[in-house]
Amino acid sequence: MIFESRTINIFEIPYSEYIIAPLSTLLFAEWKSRPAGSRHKEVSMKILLYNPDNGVTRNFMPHLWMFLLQALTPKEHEVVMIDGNAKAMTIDEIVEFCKSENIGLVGIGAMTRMIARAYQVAGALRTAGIPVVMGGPHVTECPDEALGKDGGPRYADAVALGEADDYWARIVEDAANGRLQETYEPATDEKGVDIKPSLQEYPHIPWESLDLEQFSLIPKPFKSFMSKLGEGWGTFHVVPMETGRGCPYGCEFCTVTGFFGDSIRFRTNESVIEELLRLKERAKREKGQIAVFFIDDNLAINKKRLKSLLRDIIDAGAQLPWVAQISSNLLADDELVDLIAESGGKWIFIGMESIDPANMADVNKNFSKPANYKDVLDGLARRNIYAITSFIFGMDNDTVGVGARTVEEIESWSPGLPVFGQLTPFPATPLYDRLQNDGRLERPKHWMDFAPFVMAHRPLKMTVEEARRETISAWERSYSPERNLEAINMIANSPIEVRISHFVARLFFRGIYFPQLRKRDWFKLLFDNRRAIMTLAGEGASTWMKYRKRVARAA
Ligand code: B12
Ligand code: SF4
Repeated sequence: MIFESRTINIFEIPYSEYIIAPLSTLLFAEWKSRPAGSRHKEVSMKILLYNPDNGVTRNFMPHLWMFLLQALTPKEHEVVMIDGNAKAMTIDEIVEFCKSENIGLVGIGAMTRMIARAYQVAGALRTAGIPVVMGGPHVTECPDEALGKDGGPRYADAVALGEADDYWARIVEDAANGRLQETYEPATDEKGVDIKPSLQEYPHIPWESLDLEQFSLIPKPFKSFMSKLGEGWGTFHVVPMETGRGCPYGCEFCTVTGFFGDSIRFRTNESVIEELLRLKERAKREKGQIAVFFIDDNLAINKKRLKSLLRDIIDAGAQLPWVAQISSNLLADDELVDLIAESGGKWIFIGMESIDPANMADVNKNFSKPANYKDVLDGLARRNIYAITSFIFGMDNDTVGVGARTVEEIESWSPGLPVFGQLTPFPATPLYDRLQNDGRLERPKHWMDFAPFVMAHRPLKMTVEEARRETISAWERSYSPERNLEAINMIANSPIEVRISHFVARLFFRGIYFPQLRKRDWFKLLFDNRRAIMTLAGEGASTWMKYRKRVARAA
């Protein structure tokens, strides 16, 4: 979906489209679900859940935390959700909106990458006298920063630490009664360890009725035409869904093991399948497409359980196209990969990090073996499943040329969607502590002045500037029009829809690091890639004609 990145006037915001319509759908569905006698019940507080924009891309998918907390909000309160990535609003507009809508509590969630923006919004709301609670990984790791207890300004009235599922309702009640506490955190057991929410009783997120228009990836002008294609492409949504939480691997740079803990918790297969079936029904009703992003950090962390889930999905006919994150070591299993394909798996995100085993050992990730990457990708591609492969530059053993070496290696594998980042010390990770102890952190609070591709610490065998150049050149080479054409030609034997989806995904992925927010950026991109587009359009047209003839013959 293409959005314009202009500053908007508060009166121009299409509230009816982005806020009022979803809200009224939500409220009506909720009102209908109440017993008749209780329908007069008054709303006691209006809550805004806000996700800050990342300033680079528009959202391809809503953030799960907002929908989860909305589902866990006591019914007498009303929830409005605004995702800054889907609808850009200035800080003044947000404050104005909260005042005019009489918002009694604003909940803001953010990862480290978006925290500076989150603080700006939170600070302005607080100044305007609107109570703010902040949650998510960053404030869990740096609560004093959000509360102004580290010498800096205060941004939030309250912080929610760790997983908030079990205590969000308490925050809401406290705010409604004017007694918001400063810190909320999960209850602890007798050893002082956080009691993690069990996912066995999972809340009902009403995906079937939520207005997801703002997240459709099909531009409006094409909607009518696209809804007539195949089973219908009038809308295309990527919906986040979790089947479990936690990862025990403890890679040095990762916050997941610290945040979610190393004990893994799963939803029941029935609950996942019930949610999938509702989404499938919605896609059919809308003549659109829904893909699911299983946001578990490592979907195959328990292979026996994943195989059982995938078999149940297949048996229940609950297949939707899906994407998930799985580490490469768990994918060398033909039975699992067959089940992934049969259950709808299309793209697998693999944190490959480096092609150098010494780097993998340095970050405690040598369970993932670069020597096996080619086999894993080829195995997936044989089933028309493609990989999103993530690499990190600026690791301790990286030297100048690492970008070109990595891309050359990638180009010898079945084509995927490579993404390139830099080793980043997120707060409260073992990596952060190591670099701090070694005196290597150059910008210890790098999140307060985010600079694209500029590392926050000194790599050992190259400079910060060299690491920046390596990263940019790897992106440029991997998503050049020539490489895009080569990639779709490498999968010439795959069905046309697989090749088109691969190509379209390439155009969107390029946008992760090279902003493509304006219409003219997209026109230029399409023009530059005209050879690939013509190739696919020609094949697509002939496949379409054959399909029409078959349908006519059958009639
Ligand atoms: C999905 C996902 C993404 C999506 C985000 C889009 C989307 N719409 O979701 C994509 C793939 C784009 C993405 C990108 C990145 N991601 Co990411 N991502 C995730 C992932 C896998 C799942 C997030 C999720 O939904 N979790 C499930 C929900 C239920 O958990 P939650 O969000 O933490 O919410 C709970 C609590 O935190 C709390 N909570 C959260 N918000 C709020 C707000 C309030 C008010 C309250 C009360 C409570 C609360 O309550 C919730 C329920 O318990 C997490 C890992 C993980 N398992 O969480 C990484 C994670 C969040 N990502 C991470 C990172 C680093 C990134 C990138 C920076 C990577 C990179 N180098 O490019 C980029 C940033 C992109 C950008 N420019 O915005 C890190 C963040 C670490 C940190 N300290 O910030 C994580 C934790 C993974 C990791 N390996 O460490 N990511
Ligand atoms: S396998 Fe992935 S989620 Fe688990 S600790 Fe390593 S990087 Fe984090």
